[in-house]
Amino acid sequence: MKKIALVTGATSGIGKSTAIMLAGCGFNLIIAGRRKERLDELKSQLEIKYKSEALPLCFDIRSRDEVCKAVENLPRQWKNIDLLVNNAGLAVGLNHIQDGLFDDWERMIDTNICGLLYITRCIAPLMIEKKQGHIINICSVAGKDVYEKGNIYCATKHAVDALSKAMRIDMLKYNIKVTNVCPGAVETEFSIVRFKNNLNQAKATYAGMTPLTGDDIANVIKFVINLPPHVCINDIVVTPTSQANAIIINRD
Ligand code: NDP
Ligand code: 8X3
Repeated sequence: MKKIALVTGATSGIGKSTAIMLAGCGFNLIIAGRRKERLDELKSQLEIKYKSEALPLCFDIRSRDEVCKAVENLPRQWKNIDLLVNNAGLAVGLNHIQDGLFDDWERMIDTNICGLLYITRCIAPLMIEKKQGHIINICSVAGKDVYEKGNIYCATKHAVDALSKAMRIDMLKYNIKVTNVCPGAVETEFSIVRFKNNLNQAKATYAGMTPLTGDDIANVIKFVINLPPHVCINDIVVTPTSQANAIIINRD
């Protein structure tokens, strides 16, 4: 029987690459996001190219009700989830704290912290029941350092870093692995979202460097999930070769 993975934020970037990688590794996939057409397109790709079964779940992860209902209403066989990839997340805006917009702050806190908590709260009991599972939280180098104008985004990712540690302790006696993955600069739709569709600003984020791709992070996740049952990678930081940490990048 194929294993089942649930990937949040599967409509784009790291989440989409991860879903495709997992299908290639023989998983059936629950793919989550708000953009239904993209989920449907990905479902076809996973089914035709990889012969995986795929179930799209369309919800806004900031809504506790939508998340809980989506998980509750899963067909019984789809509740047998082996791997949860908590990937949905975003940065909105890049401002000094005194200039920040409350709406931007709330979007980041509600998505990156509350959303991750809601889905984890719904899926963890299903893993506990079978005393087996793996939760991978996509954190960031912004969860390890803070940078100018990164304030709230960095705070949400520091929260993810702390939650990964906390979950590992709470899940320990149930044989559930928890891995915190901290990417540096990955060229996805991330900067387009952060700069509110200003494509020039988004492009400038990666100027003079070779950023990571979603596939690079999916490959790291592939390594993490293919280790023997007694081995758990707790925390992994992966940056482009030209990036030392969240602050220092060597540009041409
Ligand atoms: P993308 O913008 O390409 O993808 C973000 C994904 O999150 C989309 O699939 C989006 O789906 C989903 N998402 C956002 N808000 C919501 C919401 N309210 N409800 C449900 N889904 C939501 O960015 P990345 O792939 O780069 O980002 C993925 C993760 O990686 C994020 O947690 C990000 O913080 C983290 N990260 C990114 C880095 C980078 O440089 N790119 C570096 C380090 C970490 P939809 O819009 O369809 O709902
Ligand atoms: C995304 C990477 O450095 O823009 O988490 O915060 S960074």
